[in-house]
This record gives sequence, C-alpha cells and structure tokens, in this order.
Amino acid sequence: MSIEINARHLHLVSHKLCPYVQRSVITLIEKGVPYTRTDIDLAAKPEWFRELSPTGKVPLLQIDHRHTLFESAVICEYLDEITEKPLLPEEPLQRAQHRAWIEFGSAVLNLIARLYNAGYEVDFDAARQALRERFLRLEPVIAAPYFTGTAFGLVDAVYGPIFRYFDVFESRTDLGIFDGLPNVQHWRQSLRQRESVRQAVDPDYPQALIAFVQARNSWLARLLQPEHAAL
Ligand SMILES: N[C@@H](CCC(=O)N[C@@H](CS)C(=O)NCC(=O)O)C(=O)O
Repeated sequence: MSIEINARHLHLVSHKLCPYVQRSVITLIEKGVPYTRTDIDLAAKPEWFRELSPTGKVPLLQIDHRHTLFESAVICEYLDEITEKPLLPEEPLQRAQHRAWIEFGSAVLNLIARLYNAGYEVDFDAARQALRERFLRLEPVIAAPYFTGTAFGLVDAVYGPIFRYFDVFESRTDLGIFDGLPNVQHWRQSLRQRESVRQAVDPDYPQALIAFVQARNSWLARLLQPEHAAL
C-alpha cells in the first residue's frame, strides 16, 4: 500500500443493508485501507448528507474531509487505483469486460429489488425467472472459486453482497434460482466464506434484511414468515 493512502483520511457514508456500500467496504478490507464509517437512515437523510450527495444515495466516500466521491463502482476503482495489488485486470479488454460484469451485477440488484417488492405471485415469479436467466448467463463465464479463478477481484466484491441476499432468503424459502448451475454455486460458496465479504455487514444483517422485506408486505415477505418456512 502506498504511504500516501495511509496518510489520507477516508470516511464512508453508508447504510447497514446497502449492497453498493458493501462493495466499497469489501474493497477497503481487501486493500487493508483504514477508514471510518457512518451509517445513516435513508428514510430520514441528515441535512449534511443531502448537501454532500448529488444523488442522495449511499455510498459516499469523503477524502481528507475535502473531496467527495459518489457511485460505488467509481469509489471501488478509485480505491483500487491508489493502492497496490490491483483488483481489476491491467489489460484494457479484460478490464472492460470486468466492468461490464460489474454493470451486470447492478442489473441483478435491480431484479432483487423487484423480487422483494413484488406484491403478487405472478410478478414475484417473473422476477425470480429473470434472475435465473442472469445467472444462466454467468454460469459459463465463471472460472471459480472466484470470477477469474483463484484471484479475488472487484467483480467478486460486487457479487458477494448479491449472493448474501439469497443466503438469507433461502434460509426461509427455496427459490431454485441456482439449481443446476455448479459454477455459480461454487462461486457463491467461495464468496460466502471470504473474510472481507463476511466482515462487510454486521452480525445482525440476516434479521435486519428479513425485517426490511417484511415491512414491504410483498409476496416474498409472506414466504419469509417463520410459520410459512416451517410448512
Ligand atoms: N448507482 C449507485 C446506487 C446506490 C444506491 O442505490 N444506494 C441506495 C441504497 S442501497 C440509496 O442510497 N438509496 C437512497 C435513495 O435512493 O434515496 C451506486 O452504485 O453507488
């Protein structure tokens, strides 16, 4: 790690459930970069946050109390560029391909939001099917245990939080999204065990996520009810 980054003060403005925040945290942990973190309530955004954030979204990275970065992909790439041991390939085509799969991961996150917001079974099933199609696309691309094989990269930092949703949902209901996809399943397992991925959330994350979904009164909320899970 460069001396310069050690001397900088990095402050991550966060939310305890946000998957985009988790990417940034995983990158910070992988890089061994010291940082401070403030979780905010997105339902009651503090005034100082509104002033700082052009999009009103987390994560935000403040550097030396003077500069502010928004957009998680940008934050992760910045952290990658100012430190050693790159998490993106050097070669331009491969680098572009990794960025494309990172974008793909953001589209997967939008589908996950569709899944947990769907009020009716038909919409829930459509989101579940759309998610399965995304992972069918990923199946031949993944080298496993990580995206490109043995080295952990930025793409992995994006998909760790994605799989975490399914770890929680599937503790209560079987979604069948990864059936017959051995590479994806292997990747999911490796990411679940990765220390940086584990440390990116609090121990009460599963309960907090279930409470978040249940507050939406959606089809998935019903499936996550303990009495349903016991059936
Ligand atoms: N494209 C953004 C997405 C970030 C995002 O959607 N953050 C959500 C929380 S997970 C947020 O701050 N939502 C608050 C809002 O939209 O008001 C990124 O990659 O940083």
